Amino acid sequence: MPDRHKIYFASDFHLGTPSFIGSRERELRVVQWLDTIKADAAEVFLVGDVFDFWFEYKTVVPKGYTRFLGKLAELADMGIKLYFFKGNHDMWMFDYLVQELGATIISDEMVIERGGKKIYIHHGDGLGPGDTKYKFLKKIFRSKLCQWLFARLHPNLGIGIATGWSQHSRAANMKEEIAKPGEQEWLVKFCNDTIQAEYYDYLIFGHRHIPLDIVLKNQRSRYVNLGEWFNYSYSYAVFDGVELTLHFDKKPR
Ligand SMILES: [Mn+2]
Repeated sequence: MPDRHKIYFASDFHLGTPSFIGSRERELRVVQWLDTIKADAAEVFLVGDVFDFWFEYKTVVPKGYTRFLGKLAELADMGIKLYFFKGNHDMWMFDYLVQELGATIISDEMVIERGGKKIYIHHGDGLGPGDTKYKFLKKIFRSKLCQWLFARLHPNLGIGIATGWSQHSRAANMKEEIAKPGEQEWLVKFCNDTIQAEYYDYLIFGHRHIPLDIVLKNQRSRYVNLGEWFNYSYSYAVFDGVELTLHFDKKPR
């Protein structure tokens, strides 16, 4: 029996953009990575924005991603537990991945305890101070009524509009992809506020597209941002049962 005890975390693959070819190259890189971790992974947490846009209709899902989904199915069939967090680009995951992969879909945060460590996980959107416009939009996007109405649009129209919006929103966020010092980095502030109320060893997020590993105010807890697989960092975190570490995927073989 292989010794599968590690927990892997990655986010922000943004599959589907910027083009079919560009996305396919990245998809292959993700698939190769999944192929290497399957030997020792017990659980894989995909912490949001795996897809640049995803919406599930009752009987239809977006085209594409067959290699990625196939590789995940292989991992799932080996007994590796998969978790998908809803990101701001792919919050419309319902039961397809649950049925196909036995995955667990997480809407907001999830707290786990592994190896005596307490770990808080969230995509990272809509937390901390400010960004009231997005927080408002998020409520609308997540409302049952809006999702029902969107599902009534023909996919050629609905997904067409949504893909345009998604690229626009990513382009707007990209300008922010430099870490700000100290608590001006809003997830650092959020983490420091959070650990005052409740202790966590690690707080893990995506969304920022910047790989970060920061010791928090209490000098013990760490804020880890998973970075992205879109432009440059190709980063992920591993918990080996004792310690959480941030890693960078090497160029594809
Ligand atoms: Mn995001």
